[in-house]
Amino acid sequence: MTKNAFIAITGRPNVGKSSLTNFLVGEKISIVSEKPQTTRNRINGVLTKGDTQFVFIDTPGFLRPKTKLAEHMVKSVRTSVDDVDCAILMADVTKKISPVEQELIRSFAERGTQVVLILNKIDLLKSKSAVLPAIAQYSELYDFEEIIPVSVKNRINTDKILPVLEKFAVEGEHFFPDDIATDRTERFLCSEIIREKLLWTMHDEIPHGTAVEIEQFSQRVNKKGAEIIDLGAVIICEKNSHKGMIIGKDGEKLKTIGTLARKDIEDLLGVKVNLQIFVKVKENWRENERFILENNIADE
Ligand SMILES: Nc1nc2c(ncn2[C@@H]2O[C@H](COP(=O)(O)OP(=O)(O)OP(=O)(O)O)[C@@H](O)[C@H]2O)c(=O)[nH]1
Ligand SMILES: [Mg+2]
Repeated sequence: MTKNAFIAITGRPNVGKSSLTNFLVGEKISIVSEKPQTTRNRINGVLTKGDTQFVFIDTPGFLRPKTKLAEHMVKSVRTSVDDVDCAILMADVTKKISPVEQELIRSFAERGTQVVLILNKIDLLKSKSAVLPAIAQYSELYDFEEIIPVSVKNRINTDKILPVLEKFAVEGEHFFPDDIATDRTERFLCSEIIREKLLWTMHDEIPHGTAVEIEQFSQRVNKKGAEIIDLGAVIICEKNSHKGMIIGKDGEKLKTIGTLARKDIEDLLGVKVNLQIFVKVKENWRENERFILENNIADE
């Protein structure tokens, strides 16, 4: 008898949803950065353990949308919680409950969703007991199935999560092959890795106004007989001045981004990669619905 557990991971930006997804799946499939609004699409992480297949749906941080892009990100969260066996509400234990958590809780209540609350970043608390007021405040808002304080980064209490989630599995055929960690394509993962390095190396708003497209992904055998992938990527940014900053003086910045990305992409694909990155300007693309959808920058 096989089982499935579809679990949406929700919460405000930057609380650690993608870090949790990667931890649960045991592979890095979702990009992580210290900047809020890193994740833009729903990303399925798949873990098959014994008879049970878990599908973790990493979602964009929930927020009041200010651009067309953000509207799609919010819609993506709503669709994700529609049909799951359980939702995780992840919160930063060091932050006060905000309207974002309240709104998510309202939508859980409307749907009667079973919710596990994960209070992350307990490593930042001065004492263990400091988690108690947060547990009390959240408990007043919803009848959570379970509340688990953790530090995903430092792996504190994280072994408690999967056994709790296992209880929500329901009988059924597995949805994905048992040996995959995500249903996202290698092309998508490569573009995300490049976007992650942009988030890591660029300041302020610039990376939020970027998107990455893969234009070439082709395999060949080099002169020495080794396999190599030629990967051509384009970073799309909003302004000419941003383009200059992404490229940097004498191309140094873009070189750093490329070197960091190539290393991760080679780890992902398991072969040598020849990565070429170009930078293009497309003004105001974050308000351009057609551009966002045609290029899969956010979900429909
Ligand atoms: N101190 C601390 N930092 C953490 C912990 N877990 C994750 N982080 C950091 O929090 C930041 C955000 O992590 P992400 O996993 O990208 O957060 P997210 O919720 O997916 O963010 P969005 O995609 O923007 O919604 C990163 O810098 C992580 O390294 C933790 O347990 N403790
Ligand atoms: Mg994320």
